[in-house]
Amino acid sequence: MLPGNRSCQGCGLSLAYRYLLKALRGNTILTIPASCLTVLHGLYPTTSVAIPCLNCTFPSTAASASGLVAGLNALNRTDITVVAVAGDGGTYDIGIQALSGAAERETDFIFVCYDNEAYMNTGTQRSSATPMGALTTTTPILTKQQKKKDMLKIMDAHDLPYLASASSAFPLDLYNKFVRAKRIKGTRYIQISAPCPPGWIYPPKDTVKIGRLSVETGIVVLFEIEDGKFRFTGRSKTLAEKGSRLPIINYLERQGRFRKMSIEQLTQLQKWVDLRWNEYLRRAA
Ligand SMILES: Cc1ncc(C[n+]2csc(CCOP(=O)(O)OP(=O)(O)O)c2C)c(N)n1
Ligand code: SF4
Ligand SMILES: [Mg+2]
Repeated sequence: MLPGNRSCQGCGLSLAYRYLLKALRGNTILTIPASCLTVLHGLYPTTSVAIPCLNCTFPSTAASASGLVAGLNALNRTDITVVAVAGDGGTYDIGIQALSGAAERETDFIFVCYDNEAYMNTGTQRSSATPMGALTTTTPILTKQQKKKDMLKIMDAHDLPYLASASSAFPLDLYNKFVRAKRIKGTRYIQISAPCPPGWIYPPKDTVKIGRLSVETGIVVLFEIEDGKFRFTGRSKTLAEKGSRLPIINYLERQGRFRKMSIEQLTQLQKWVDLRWNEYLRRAA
C-alpha cells in the first residue's frame, strides 16, 4: 500500500488494509467490489495500491476470484495468491451466493470481509451485519430492530480449511492470521471488524479505542478455526482464560449510533453476546 489514500480520517478499514497487505507480501492479485475500499484505492489514473487489482461488480467478488484462480491455473501460475476483499454489504448480503459457491468448490483463494456494519460508501444504510439498536439512514427513528447475522457461523458451516475473526485494533493478531492463511490451500475466510468514525458516530481519534473495547466486551471475538479446531487468539484468549469481559455498555456508550437504543435492546444484545461467548468457550475446551 502506498502512502496516502482517499479514506476518511480514522478509518478502521484503512488500518486493517495496510496490515493485511503487509502480511500478504509477494505475488498477490486483488479483486474488490463497489465499497469504501474502491474509494480508498483512488480515482484513475491514481491509486493507493501497488499491486494488480480487479474492480468487480458488487455481487460478484467471489465469482471474479474463481475466474482469476481458473485463469492462473491455466497459466500454471500457482505462485500467485488471489485475495478478494469486500465490505459487509458485499459479503453478508449481496455477495453471499457467489461466496458460498466458491467455498463449496474449494476455490483456492482468501476472502476478506471488512465489517464496518453498514453500507458506508453510500451513506450508512443498514445491512444484515448492522447490530440491533444502531441508527442508520434506513433505520433513522426506531434503530435496527433485528440481530446481526452471524456470518462467521455461516462460513464455518462450509467446513473451510481456515476461518478467522480479527480486528483492525489488534494489528499483530491480524497480521499473523494473514501469514497463516497464505500458507494454506483452499477457501480461507477472514472477517475483520473495522470501526468507521462517520458511520458509528465517534471522533476519528477513537478508532483504536473503540476497536479495543469491542474485543474487551466480547462484541468482537478474536479467534481462528483451522481444519475444524477452534482457538481463541490474542486478547480474546487472555479474556477467555481470565474470565474478565467488560459489559457491552462500555463499548456502546462511546458511539452516537447507539444513542437511541432501548434498555430491552441492550439487555437482548448483552444476552446474545454472552450466549455466543459461552458457545466459543465450549468449542475451545
Ligand atoms: C448492484 C449494486 N447495487 C448497489 C450499488 C451501490 N453501492 C456501491 S457501494 C455500496 C455500499 C457497500 O457497502 P459495503 O459492502 O458494506 O462496503 P462499505 O461501503 O461499507 O465499505 C452500494 C450500495 C452498486 N454499486 N451495485
Ligand atoms: S465511511 Fe467509514 S469505512 Fe468508509 S472510508 Fe470513511 S471511515 Fe472508512
Ligand atoms: Mg460496510
